Amino acid sequence: MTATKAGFVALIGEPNAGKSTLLNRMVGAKVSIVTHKVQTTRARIRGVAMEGDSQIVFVDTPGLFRPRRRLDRAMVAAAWGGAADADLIVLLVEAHRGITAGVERIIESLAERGTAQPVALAINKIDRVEAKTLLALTEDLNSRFKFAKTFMISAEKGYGVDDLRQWLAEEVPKGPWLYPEDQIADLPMRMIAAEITREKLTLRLHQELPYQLTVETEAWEDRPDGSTRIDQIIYVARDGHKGIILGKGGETIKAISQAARLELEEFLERRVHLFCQVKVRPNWLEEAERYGEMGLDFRDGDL
Ligand SMILES: Nc1nc2c(ncn2[C@@H]2O[C@H](COP(=O)(O)OP(=O)(O)OP(=O)(O)O)[C@@H](O)[C@H]2O)c(=O)[nH]1
Ligand SMILES: [Mg+2]
Repeated sequence: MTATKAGFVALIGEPNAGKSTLLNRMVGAKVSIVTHKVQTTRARIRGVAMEGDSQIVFVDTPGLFRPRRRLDRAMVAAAWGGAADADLIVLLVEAHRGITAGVERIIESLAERGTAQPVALAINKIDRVEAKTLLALTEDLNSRFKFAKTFMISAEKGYGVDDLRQWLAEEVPKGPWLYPEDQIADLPMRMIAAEITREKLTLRLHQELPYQLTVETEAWEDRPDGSTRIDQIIYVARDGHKGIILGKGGETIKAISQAARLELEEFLERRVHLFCQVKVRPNWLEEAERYGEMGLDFRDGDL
């Protein structure tokens, strides 16, 4: 009998480093939303990957940055919490951006926190740079922190990802699997559905607006005809934001919910009727209930 292994691997890094892209690739399905904008992921999202006799539970975390608002503070706290609870940590650094002030701060924090777990370095987006710059970057980063191992990857193209997965499969502790073998995520469906809509909003809306809204799934009904009706509320802080999301003659919200619906149908493998309503709630960023729905701890945002 071969002994099984299982453990949690936290993916941390600056916003936009490619953490969610890597999680999705490791899991082989889109369980965490991805956009070209920073601060897309807001809470800890777990995805499960199997490698031989090992079960690796990847924990996608919000990007680490200097928080300003309550929501930002709660996000950063969730990210460090994800790292603290994990058996292993993978720090993602963008190859073409190198050692930014943000990366420096994360490395300092890792050292200050004295994390007991091994930390692997994954230099991501290597498809964007020439090979020769990678060596210098690897050396520089390794002179600043004692990484257990360095990987050069492209989460998007899949380069180097198998090596990383195999190494993690070796390193996770011996023990029984934590999830059924066929489970890929442990996020409630209503939250995945809300995240999909938030991704479409983020892709479509400009500047600050994506950071000023949240999406909640209000109702979910699996109908006898095999379709599903999903009702969602998009909370915004200002009247003007509602107008922008609705668009002229409701065009914008229509396009957004259409894109979200198509993805939901693919995910659920059934027909979906999606109804999105926009509600103005000037104070939603200070409401504990909203944080609970996002999977964040409201009190983490206390100053
Ligand atoms: N060229 C290239 N782009 C990548 C790679 N990995 C991720 N990206 C892109 O980088 C952007 C950010 O990716 P995400 O996975 O959302 O990054 P994240 O670290 O989860 O970001 P936050 O959730 O905001 O912290 C997206 O546009 C991705 O398509 C890569 O290996 N190469
Ligand atoms: Mg993300």
